Amino acid sequence: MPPPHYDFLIKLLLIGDSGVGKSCLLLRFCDDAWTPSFITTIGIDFKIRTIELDGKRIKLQIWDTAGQERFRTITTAYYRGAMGILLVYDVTDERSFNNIRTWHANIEQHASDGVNKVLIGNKSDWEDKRVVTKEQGQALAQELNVRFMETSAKLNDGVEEAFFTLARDCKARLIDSQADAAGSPGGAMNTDGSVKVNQPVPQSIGNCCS
Ligand SMILES: Nc1nc2c(ncn2[C@@H]2O[C@H](COP(=O)(O)OP(=O)(O)OP(=O)(O)O)[C@@H](O)[C@H]2O)c(=O)[nH]1
Ligand SMILES: [Mg+2]
Repeated sequence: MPPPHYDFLIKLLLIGDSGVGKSCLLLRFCDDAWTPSFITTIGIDFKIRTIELDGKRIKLQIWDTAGQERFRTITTAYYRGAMGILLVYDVTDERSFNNIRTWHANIEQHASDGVNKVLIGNKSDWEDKRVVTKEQGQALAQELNVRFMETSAKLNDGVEEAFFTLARDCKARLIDSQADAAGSPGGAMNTDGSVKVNQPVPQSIGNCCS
């Protein structure tokens, strides 16, 4: 079998209320595209982008969940395999900000221990509709002990930074766990140096778009 064209495979997950802009962030990051129309995600979707970090090729498999309550059972099944999670709210929607604590509690309950997280306040371009200040975002991030960034999928502001920072955190953690696992049978490293990924993926519900 030919060797994979990447050194690491990192699985990221986007969660947050419906309409905060998760799919738009993914579309911007993976395809550098933007659409003002709102097409709510049905269940789960994913896109791929391979990036380079410190001379290593990192294949990012980014799962985009539906924010709507009716898909919660499906979307929660994807938490376990995520190495990094973007918790997204909308700076023009206070409810989406207040719900972050609930989303965070869901991570604590369903995701793997030590999963890397970043809190994202999206739609930072929409200043005249803003109701959540940057300081409020920072304070919540501090309380939850996660990183914080504001983004605009529309203007492509902060989007690269958000995904790259999370990917870098994940990579650093994986390298640490590789070092721990080296020598132990069933450790986290493949023979080619890439990271072994053993997430069981529900087969029947992915409407993949990559
Ligand atoms: N002004 C502005 N609007 C945005 C931005 N990002 C997304 N939107 C708009 O917000 C709406 C919802 O965006 P989506 O990305 O579909 O929201 P979502 O979080 O994926 O929603 P669900 O799939 O239902 O969970 C769309 O009309 C987007 O055009 C942004 O950065 N700025
Ligand atoms: Mg969506």
